[in-house]
Amino acid sequence: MKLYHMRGACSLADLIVLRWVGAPHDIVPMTIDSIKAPDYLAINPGGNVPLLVHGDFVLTENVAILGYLADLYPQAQLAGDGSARGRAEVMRWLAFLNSDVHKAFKPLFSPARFLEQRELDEQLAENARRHIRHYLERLDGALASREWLTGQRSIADPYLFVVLRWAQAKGVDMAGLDALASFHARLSLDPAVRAALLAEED
Ligand SMILES: N[C@@H](CCC(=O)N[C@@H](CS)C(=O)NCC(=O)O)C(=O)O
Repeated sequence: MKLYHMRGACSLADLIVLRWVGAPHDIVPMTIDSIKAPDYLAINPGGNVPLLVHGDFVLTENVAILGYLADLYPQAQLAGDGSARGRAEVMRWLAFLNSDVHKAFKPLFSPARFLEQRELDEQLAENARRHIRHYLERLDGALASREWLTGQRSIADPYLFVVLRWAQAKGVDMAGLDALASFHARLSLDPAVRAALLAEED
């Protein structure tokens, strides 16, 4: 299978999961220009990453890709413990990360999509940071009593790792979020995470 990814993007979560499950794969590095090029738009009209190509199956949307990888490699148990509740717990956190937390970064990454006036960028960014902090407090609370978001390692955890990196890079106030700081430190030492970060650099 082949993963189209971009350095620093949410596709890092897929790069980590590909390693956690041990899936043989190739990676295709993309740039902000190449994701808008006609040949790429022909296979991914969304013009974004991640994109997974597996045989004749072309899959967009991070949550779908992460779920597909977990389902292809059930022995890794990255989509819960096999129970309906376990699966729902994973989906609960993935949905929150993808549709609430990830989206809250958009004004920081692409302010021009929100307002014409560049002089308002900093105000927009400050509001976004406050909003993200609020979400991070919820995630910190969830991790206060456990090492992984659902209690066991899952496809939601690398997505959380990604948004924590963004929060640090974009100056979100992380003070007092000790459970998140420990989670980030722990994952940074994970061999698969280190390998995925190195792969992004190539
Ligand atoms: N709904 C998509 C959004 C993916 C997304 O936002 N990707 C970002 C990188 S983290 C991207 O490629 N942005 C470039 C763009 O949208 O122009 C998903 O969840 O996979």
